Amino acid sequence: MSKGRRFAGRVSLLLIVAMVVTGCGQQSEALSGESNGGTYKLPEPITVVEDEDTPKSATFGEKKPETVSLGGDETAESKKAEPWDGKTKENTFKGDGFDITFQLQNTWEGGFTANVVIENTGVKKIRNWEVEFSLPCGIMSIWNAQFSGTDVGGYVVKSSEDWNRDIEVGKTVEFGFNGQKNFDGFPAAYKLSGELVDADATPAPAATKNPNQDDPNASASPGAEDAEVDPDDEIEDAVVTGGNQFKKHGRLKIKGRYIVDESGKSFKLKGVSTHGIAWFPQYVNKSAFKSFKKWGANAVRLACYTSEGGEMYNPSKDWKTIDKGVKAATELGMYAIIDWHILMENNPTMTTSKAKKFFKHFAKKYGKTKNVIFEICNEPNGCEWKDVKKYAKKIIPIIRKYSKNIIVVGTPTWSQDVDTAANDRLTGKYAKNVCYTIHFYAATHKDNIRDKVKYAFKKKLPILCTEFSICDASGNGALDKTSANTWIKLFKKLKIGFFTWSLCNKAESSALIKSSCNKTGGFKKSDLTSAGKWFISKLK
Ligand code: IDC
Repeated sequence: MSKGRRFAGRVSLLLIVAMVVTGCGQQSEALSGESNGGTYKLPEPITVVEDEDTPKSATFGEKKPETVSLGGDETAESKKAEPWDGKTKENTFKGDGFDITFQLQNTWEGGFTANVVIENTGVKKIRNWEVEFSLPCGIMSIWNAQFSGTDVGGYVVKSSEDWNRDIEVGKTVEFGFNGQKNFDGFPAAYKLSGELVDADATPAPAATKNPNQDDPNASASPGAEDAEVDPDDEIEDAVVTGGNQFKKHGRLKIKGRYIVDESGKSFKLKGVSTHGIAWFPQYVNKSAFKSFKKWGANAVRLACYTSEGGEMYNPSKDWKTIDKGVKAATELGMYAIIDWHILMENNPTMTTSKAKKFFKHFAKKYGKTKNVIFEICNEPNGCEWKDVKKYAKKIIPIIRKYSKNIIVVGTPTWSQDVDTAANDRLTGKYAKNVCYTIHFYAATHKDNIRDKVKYAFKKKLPILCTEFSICDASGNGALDKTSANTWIKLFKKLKIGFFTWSLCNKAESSALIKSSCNKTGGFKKSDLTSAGKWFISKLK
């Protein structure tokens, strides 16, 4: 995102606040909004303010855009949700000049996936949109937009990508997210802000096309200009053949930006991640791992969700499942990642005391088992890199007391911000044999995230992809093999290892095993989903 855009967004919010306080605006008119499931009316002033600080002719020709609260409900963020009838999948809010449709795409025990479509029904293009809405639950991951703030029971979400910052007249943009509790109601109200630009104004500099088509112009992250990267000539690739990988390659370590084997040659981890071991412990077994080894995998990742309650984190069960997984991997000569799978605990520091116990236990137990790797926080989100570093500095010394093995550190924004880590990595005793993780879901994360990898690689950050899938960030939805192939090609070029999500038969497109297959091991190719078949084709 350019500085100008960030600045414009901030100005818009400040103006909204100022208007509420002073009650002044240069233009105002009554506005109402209505949702197809609800009964409320929203008599609200629409306020149009000349924004002195918005970017001028360079971006918009001679036209100077206005910063506008496009209306809706000023209290949208904290309005109580309407109770859900358990059936309705879609709810439309009608604003003045825009419609917002909330589509419920998937629900499961403890969460849901939603897609939000904003339609411009007005006469001017809306630029740098920002939407506020009520939703009484945490959001786990968001795609095609970003959070710009939260309030009790609500969210402020804004355009995050150059390709979706403009909503042309009569057109839509959309974003999606995962909620982290049972869905129990549609947002009761929305407020939309943005700049109104004459429909015939000079288009925004970037392509207004969804990169779901893998648009080569769509990238906008730091380092996009440095996209061409080459691995070091001096690093030789280890020849990875079948059999007991661990016996041949020994303890892995970090050398510069690479993971290398005992002989100092670059070694590419290629593995499967379990789903949450609390939910699918039955797949943590030697026969299941062996099937993937036969297809070319040399590692597994044991994902231990950290949320307590219900069926989730329960040390007395999960620790035994991890023991079983490490034993199975060791017997097969595979590497094993023990993953502290933070997700709903978005900031890893929320888990520090539990994580200390967890890693003390497993580092003590497996610290000298040379095929074990420790991943200390799956996906920090909604927190800052400084929080992750603070947490890492508490956990790394605990592991180091017992082990020299590789430690993987998560990065902000669901382990996408390797660029941030590259600019401010751990140093000194905290840095030894430490690498950083990138996660991607190919149908959601494209060139802009790949550019972060290229940037971080150029800055010599050691990177390991401990989780990815070829569907969207919900773990479901359509597969995007084009984007996934581009990712794997990049990883192969940069010698970055990768682990796919997930070894289970859940009815979601990221699952590797067909939901109709009840086997928990001894898999044949015909037991695999399309994601599973695609994945094993990338292992050779
Ligand atoms: C998803 C699972 C899904 C589960 C959900 C909530 O696929 O079955 O209901 O978690 O726990 C991640 C996370 C990973 C998510 C996955 C897909 O690391 O736990 O798994 N995802 O949403 N990051 C980005 C996507």
